[in-house]
Amino acid sequence: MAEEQNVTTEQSYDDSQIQVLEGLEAVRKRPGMYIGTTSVKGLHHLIYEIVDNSIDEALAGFCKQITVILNADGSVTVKDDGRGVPSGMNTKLGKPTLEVIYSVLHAGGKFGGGGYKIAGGLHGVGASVVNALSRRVEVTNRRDGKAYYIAFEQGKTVEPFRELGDTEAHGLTVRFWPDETIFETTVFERETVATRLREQAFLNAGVNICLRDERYEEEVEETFCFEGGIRTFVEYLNAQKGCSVLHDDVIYVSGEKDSSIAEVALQYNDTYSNIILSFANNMHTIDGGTHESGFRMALSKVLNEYGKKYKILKDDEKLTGEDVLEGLTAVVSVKLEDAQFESQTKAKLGNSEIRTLVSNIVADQLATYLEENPATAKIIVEKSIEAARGREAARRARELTRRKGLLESSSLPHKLADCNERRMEYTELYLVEGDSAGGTAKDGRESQFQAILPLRGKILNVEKSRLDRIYSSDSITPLIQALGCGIGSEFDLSKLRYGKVIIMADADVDGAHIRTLLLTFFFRHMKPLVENGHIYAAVPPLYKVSRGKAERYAFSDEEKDMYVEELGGNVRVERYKGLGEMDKEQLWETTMNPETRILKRITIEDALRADALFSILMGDKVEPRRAFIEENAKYVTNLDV
Ligand code: 28F
Repeated sequence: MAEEQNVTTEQSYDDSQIQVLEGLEAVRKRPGMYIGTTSVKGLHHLIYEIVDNSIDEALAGFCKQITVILNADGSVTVKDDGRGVPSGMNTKLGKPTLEVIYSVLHAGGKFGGGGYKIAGGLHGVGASVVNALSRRVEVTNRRDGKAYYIAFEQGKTVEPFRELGDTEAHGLTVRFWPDETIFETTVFERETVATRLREQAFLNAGVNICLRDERYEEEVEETFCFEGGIRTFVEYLNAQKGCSVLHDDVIYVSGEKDSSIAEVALQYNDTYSNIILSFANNMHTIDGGTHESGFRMALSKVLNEYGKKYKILKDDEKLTGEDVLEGLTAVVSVKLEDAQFESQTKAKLGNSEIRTLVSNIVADQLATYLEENPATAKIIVEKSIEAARGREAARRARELTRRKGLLESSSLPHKLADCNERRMEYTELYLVEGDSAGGTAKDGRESQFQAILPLRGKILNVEKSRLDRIYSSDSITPLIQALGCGIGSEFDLSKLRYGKVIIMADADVDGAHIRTLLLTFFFRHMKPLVENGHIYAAVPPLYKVSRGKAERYAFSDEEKDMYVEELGGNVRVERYKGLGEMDKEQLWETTMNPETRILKRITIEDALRADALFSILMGDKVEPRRAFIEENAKYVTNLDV
């Protein structure tokens, strides 16, 4: 079978080249192996793969400007002003180098294990994957005074490599049309692309990345370029949080050893939560790893030593790793040649030499910084001491609560309408905004396996609250009790009472608010619930379209238009303003019946986004919140959590 064949594994490559080269058909057959998923997330990976190649060229010191264009026809153009690809032939394959880069698969790709790019190193990895998963790809290469061109369709060369003519310019331009037969959707989300490009601009100081969206009448252009690199990243994150910073300067340390480089930027704010973002070779390592643990270790060591030395800490006082995180915003970025990842998803860095490198630079340079900036040092150490005392207060509050039996699973909250089924894999808990919708949900549910917990008013703002207040708050304890699995360090997944925890809130600003609050709570205090996919958001319909006896529920404007067309004539279109407007049958049919409802499973990324969004919605500063709500007012009906 031609499809399965390995094109070049035989004699043409010697043993020193570990790369296993196979046909691009392998990529089309199992796209997930190469880009993780064919969902909208995988779709965006196509852009990232190509942009990564331009970033590599920037890190090699030859490219200053990268432009990404979302074209009106659904394609994407990525352009850089680097050196362009060497224009000669690849002697082993007898093909132009450019064609090889785009049509020969390199070792496994990011998700298949094996080779990995390094800063300024293995250019072009990933390009072939994008080619394989695109309906069409056009590449223009400008180098040594000439322009060259080649085009592919579904990975196969359809316009052979040719010279176009003379040019002064240099660099590579790629335009690709994602393959509709591979991806669930081929519509790119500008905000998703922008977030990634902004992040890459933060991580690669000085590189100018421009994003242009030409798909709509109103053209949007955004440019990301940060001379301050990850220092500016930290400033940005704190500004996003809408909190006050405790010291003006972002603290920055960096260093290199062998061929690895590491840098850390940090700044404390007046909140009780923390943001630590870690990156290895520009990839976000969600699960951290050696770079992050090296940073944490050194941070608490330095703050303890400083606190002791200047008697800010009492003799018997010691800051834990957790204490020094309170109010911390930090970015840890490492670039290394042979990155090893512990998990299949490449979300956790494993190289142990990186732990040493990061902890050394933090231990040395942060200690020096504190010596030279005693006022800031005092503020930081005192913030951590406050956290330590808060932790102690939380422990006492927890014990008190436990003694009262509040957190025991034996006592269930009054408002909970429980289900009969006890086996958690069959059960669902609906968290419903407001007593009235809660009542309807109770009447409409299938009580065998569906439980309802109405949540009154706004749940406690966990951003501004210490654990001690969370444990004893009226809005949170019923939730903790109903779930039965405990919280924080006492969390025990095996005690969870419901397999699905479903947030049911209106499709408006208030609903988004409550969803965000709940997600933030789960993310901060019951993270394994999110990680193990137990948290869902119910998706209520926006419209009911009816004509006579025929009824349709529409979850988007497009769907509404479709039904209006389908039913024709005197259709009635009702817009649902809230869950409270539906009767029990309607609520069951549209939002609770497993056969017909839509549930959105909440991922860690969603929760992370909610966490950031949360800070905007709930932070102290009014400005970003108002700006956010105004900006999103017209979209609130489908406000993404
Ligand atoms: C829009 C996407 O892919 N840019 C790229 C370069 C530059 C070099 C390169 C790329 C050479 C032999 C592999 C130039 N001069 N943008 C991009 N810019 N690839 S991809 O080299 C590829 C290697 O095989 C480049 C000197 N060295 C490298």
